[in-house]
Amino acid sequence: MKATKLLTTASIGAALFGLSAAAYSDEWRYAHEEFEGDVQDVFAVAFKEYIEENSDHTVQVYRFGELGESDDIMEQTQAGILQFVNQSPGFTGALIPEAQIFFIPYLLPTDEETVLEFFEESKAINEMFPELYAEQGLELLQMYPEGEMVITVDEPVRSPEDLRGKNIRTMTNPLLSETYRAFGATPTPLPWGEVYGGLQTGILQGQENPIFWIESGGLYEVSPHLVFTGHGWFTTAMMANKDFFDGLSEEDQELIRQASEAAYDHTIEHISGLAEESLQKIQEDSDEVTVTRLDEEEIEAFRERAPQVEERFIEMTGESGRELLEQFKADLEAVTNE
Ligand code: 6CS
Repeated sequence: MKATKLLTTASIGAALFGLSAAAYSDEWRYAHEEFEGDVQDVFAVAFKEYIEENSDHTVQVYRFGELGESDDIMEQTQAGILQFVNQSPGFTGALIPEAQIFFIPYLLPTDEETVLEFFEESKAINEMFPELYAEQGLELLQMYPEGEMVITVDEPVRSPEDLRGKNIRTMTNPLLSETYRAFGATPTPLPWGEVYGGLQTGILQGQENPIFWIESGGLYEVSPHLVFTGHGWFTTAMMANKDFFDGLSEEDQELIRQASEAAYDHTIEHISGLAEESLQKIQEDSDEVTVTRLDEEEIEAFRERAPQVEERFIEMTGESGRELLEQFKADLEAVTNE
């Protein structure tokens, strides 16, 4: 009797457990814009590992090209086909105009420590941006820097005049086109998949990206002259489909937040020293590569063109952009004055 009862209880328990295991072990799909071992992949893998070590859920990571271009993975996330996506403001700027703030040149400092502190502390990043993404059905989980932007060109350049007549590839947000127009070049917005070929065939004379990507994507092979202008950082963002996220238990929401925090910390450690290592690899691999670091006076010739881009940002985003910019500047001041 006792044994039967125990058995019955056990089977009910097992059935219940089975049911709950089925209900609570989901498989989530996560796509990003880069290749294996690149910064977004380091983030995604750390996120996946945290989730899988701390729950019964699994995460399937899709890299660049597996599900299409950056705009495709965003569409799939908004449609609920993917649960998570890492898309950079360089592309999201077409959907959320305020995300173009990262393309106002010389807004962020070049000093890595200050930039990291800014991302940690900023109210604009951590409180205002989540609201803007939510309006597009997205739960913003992290924004993080990948590296300082460097321009690569077909010959060394030192001034806006040197960029005249050059087709410089930009990511596909309108403000970045304004920046390169202000810098004297001819902006050419293109998705990532067309950049290497465009440089190789001479349709493009240059592009901008952080050094790890110039190394990993082999861009230096077809655009060998690296120019440090100090005008900005490549920033990216990781998010979830908001309906999916809102429908989760509080426990799962907390798990996801903690996983994205852990992935952020791990990724920030990863980028420390990465640009220097990547530059070394590039220089070991190619005799053609040159490195031009502009001096203060040369930088000033670019920096003095920033206000017109800032004005265009306000025109494109209205009151909400103005408020975001004010907060962004206040947050920057707070970390630079510490
Ligand atoms: O330039 C681009 O389009 C790409 N750059 C980086 C650093 N990551 C992904 C993005 O698609």
